[in-house]
Amino acid sequence: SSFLRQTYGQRVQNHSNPAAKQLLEIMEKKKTNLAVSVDVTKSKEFLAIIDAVGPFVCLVKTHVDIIEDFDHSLIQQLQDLSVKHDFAIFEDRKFADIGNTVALQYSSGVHKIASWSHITNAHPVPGPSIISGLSSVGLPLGRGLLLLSEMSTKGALAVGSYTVEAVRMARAHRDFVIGFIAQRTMEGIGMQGDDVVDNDDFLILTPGVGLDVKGDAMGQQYRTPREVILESGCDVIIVGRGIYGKDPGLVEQIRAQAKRYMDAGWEAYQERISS
Ligand code: BMP
Repeated sequence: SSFLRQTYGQRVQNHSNPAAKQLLEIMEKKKTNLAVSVDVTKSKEFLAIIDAVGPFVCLVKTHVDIIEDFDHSLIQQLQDLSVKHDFAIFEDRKFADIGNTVALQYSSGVHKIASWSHITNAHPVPGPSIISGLSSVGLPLGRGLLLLSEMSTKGALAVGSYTVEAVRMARAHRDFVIGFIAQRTMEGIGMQGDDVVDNDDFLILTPGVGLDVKGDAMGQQYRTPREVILESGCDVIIVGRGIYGKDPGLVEQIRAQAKRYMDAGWEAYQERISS
């Protein structure tokens, strides 16, 4: 696609959704396409990791429902860090229910995700009504949605026509759906012609990224930043354990790993836009 050779900064104008614009602006300004996934269960560790990786990331991805000592002051501190370091927040909630239920899960409950998360995501499995449900809450707040059109795990069922239909669903809700959690571009999954029109500059955020190992013991599969950004044409690398490793207490080590992934992601991007 023609977007592969545009800079993140040039692509801001392809978007009307405020969350998409914000993310691309941060990527251009901070020169990073790295998102860190902070999958730890204690508030103190969660905040320490985010403060350590903050300078190196465009986006922080959360699973707020795994935090054991959650309360709303944590959200305030997360928001303060997002202002301090200039990154967007993505709650990886993976909504998957009927429109009415997801609208309640997104706006209400303990976490009130829509009130603080710039971006969230959903499985397309219920059909277009999941987008209308989430959009009724998120669009007035300027939020953006990613659809999970593929997954990184071994044996994932999100392949073939499922992935193609997910892209078609997104195209019908261009104001709220800003892109995909996926492993490759639309062309990469074999879509062409009418299915890939020029103004469809969807963002592709890609988990399953690691430099040192190929997977974990539970079906996760890793590819390198170069494979993801340069060879597969994705826009953002999402890295979790590759950065905070087995000891989330080692701040200097975490900072060094974040820098390492940021550099690898940016180098692959620069090679892509100049190819
Ligand atoms: P890690 O880099 O530690 O394997 O973490 C990957 C993160 O991305 C996890 O938070 C997981 O929930 C998420 N994820 C994924 O790994 N594969 C997908 O296809 C979709 C995801 O959201």
